[in-house]
Amino acid sequence: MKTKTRLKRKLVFFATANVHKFNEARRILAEFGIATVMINIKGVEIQDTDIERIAKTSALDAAKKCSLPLFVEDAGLFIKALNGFPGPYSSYVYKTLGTRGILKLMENVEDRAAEFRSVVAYYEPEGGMLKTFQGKAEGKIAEEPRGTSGFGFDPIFQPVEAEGGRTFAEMSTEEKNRYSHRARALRSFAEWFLHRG
Ligand code: ITT
Repeated sequence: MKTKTRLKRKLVFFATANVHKFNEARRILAEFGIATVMINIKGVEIQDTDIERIAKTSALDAAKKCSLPLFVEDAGLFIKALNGFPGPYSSYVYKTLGTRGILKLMENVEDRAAEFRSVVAYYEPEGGMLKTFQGKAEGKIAEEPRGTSGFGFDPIFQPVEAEGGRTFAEMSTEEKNRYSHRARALRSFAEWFLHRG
């Protein structure tokens, strides 16, 4: 019985179609002794201005599809000079405009401040518990894309904490995980997951 309880607490399902996200999450949760299993299904992603609402809906939908307790993670890049754009539309904007398109919008813009925000939404069908955890990373939009690691907007995002103005794409996963929005949201999820009653 004891072993069963321990196993239940130390294994978590992550519903995502993005293997980069999974690899980041797997390492962060491993720091807490939690093993992560990727479920390659996508909960419906509603159009909304609030990424927390998007994440919650997506967690409920993904859990309905596979009848497992799981979490999803929704993230976006919010650029100050563009009034928070692309924010909740980051996925679509990445596919259509890409990093080059964002740099074009930022041409001659002096204020390069931006932040990544992440929401982890965990749902347990048994008991219907839904919890969310947030994280953010402050930084700047680079003048040019740099680096080849990571995914999405990583080549144009320089987190404030990194020395030398390096972008996320110029870092190992381990270093990105020191500063990233996703790592922060996942660490607060992990604390809660391990210590809940
Ligand atoms: P899911 O299957 O988990 O939904 P996704 O790639 O669609 O994966 P999101 O909707 O959360 O993920 O992310 C929106 C977009 O924001 C994503 O396509 C990237 O372009 C960008 N993004 C999010 N987190 C990022 C990160 O850590 N580094 C770079 N770009 C990121």
